[in-house]
Amino acid sequence: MSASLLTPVAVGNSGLNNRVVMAPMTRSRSLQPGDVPGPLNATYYAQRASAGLIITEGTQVSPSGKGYAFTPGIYSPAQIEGWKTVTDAVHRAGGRIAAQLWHVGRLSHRSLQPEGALPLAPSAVQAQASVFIVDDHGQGLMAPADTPVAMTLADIKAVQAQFVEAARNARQAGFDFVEVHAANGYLFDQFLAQDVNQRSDRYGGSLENRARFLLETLDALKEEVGEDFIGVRLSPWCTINGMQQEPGEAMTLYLAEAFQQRNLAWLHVAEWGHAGGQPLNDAFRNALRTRFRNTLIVCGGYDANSAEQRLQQGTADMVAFGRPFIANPDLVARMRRGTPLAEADSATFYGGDAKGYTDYPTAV
Ligand code: 8OZ
Repeated sequence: MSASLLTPVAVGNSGLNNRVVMAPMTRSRSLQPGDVPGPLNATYYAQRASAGLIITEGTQVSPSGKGYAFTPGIYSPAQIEGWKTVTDAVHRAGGRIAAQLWHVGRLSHRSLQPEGALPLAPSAVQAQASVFIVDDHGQGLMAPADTPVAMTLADIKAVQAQFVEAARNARQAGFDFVEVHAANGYLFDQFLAQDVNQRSDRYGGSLENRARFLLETLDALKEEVGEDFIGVRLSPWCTINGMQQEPGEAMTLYLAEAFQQRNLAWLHVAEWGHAGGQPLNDAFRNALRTRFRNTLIVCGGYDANSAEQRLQQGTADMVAFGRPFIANPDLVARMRRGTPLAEADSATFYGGDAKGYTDYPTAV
């Protein structure tokens, strides 16, 4: 089974061993203080290096890009050193790894922000969503996202510069690629969404204006690290994190065409149909395929069989798996052999130590 899922694929200017992607997953286990990746994270990712491509958990490009306690960053020298140990371990194990560059925008809380500032967003519109903070006793808890402040043009330029610097840091830390997180209601997604983005300048209003912040950032990244190094993640019809079904078809297809014009390495589509969101229909999948001809990755509730069908349909080139990779570090070998999959324990998804992180055994 999984005839094509387990065949090699060319992405950007790299050859990957198979079409199985380890999806980006927040696990909130960076070293404190400083949100620094460490040896535990290196072990976790190296255990999963038989994936054709690993995409890391979101890593904030700056202190203001943080929206949850204990997520790692990629802006300080210590973080770059920490990520080096991760990429080295993955490369030694024969894998390839992308850093997912992340800014949460309004999905944050003043207790996580530099000097207790309010989070940044396209407009001062609060998300109906919760974020993970730490109380005065170091105990984690969920809290409503704060009402953000609208970004000035200087803020927009500053965040774009943070992404460029983060991409440079990623290259320095030995990553094979970066993925820009423009999905799931975070900063770029907030600019795309008509209800969240209420700006009246060139970054708000029309579809083209709402897309401008993302596309300008990608142009700046391309100049810095080259298009072969860059993927982007989108989540059409996303309804998590305070989103209301945006970006829809018109925006997603417009962006797909813009990504192809820039010859970016991949477009990664987070689907929410498996979790109560609107499923993508075949007409949309075909339209996306026509517009984006480099590597298309899909993610969301797939198993080996449904992934194989999607590849056969021709509307994806790779399929990303999230939860299955948590409890099955050897997911690729299990798919090859048809070995049953272990179930992940949701109590240890976020925060904590090796338990539920690096202690899931391989099948053989
Ligand atoms: C779960 C918990 C915290 C963050 C996403 C980065 O939804 C996330 C995330 C997921 O893309």
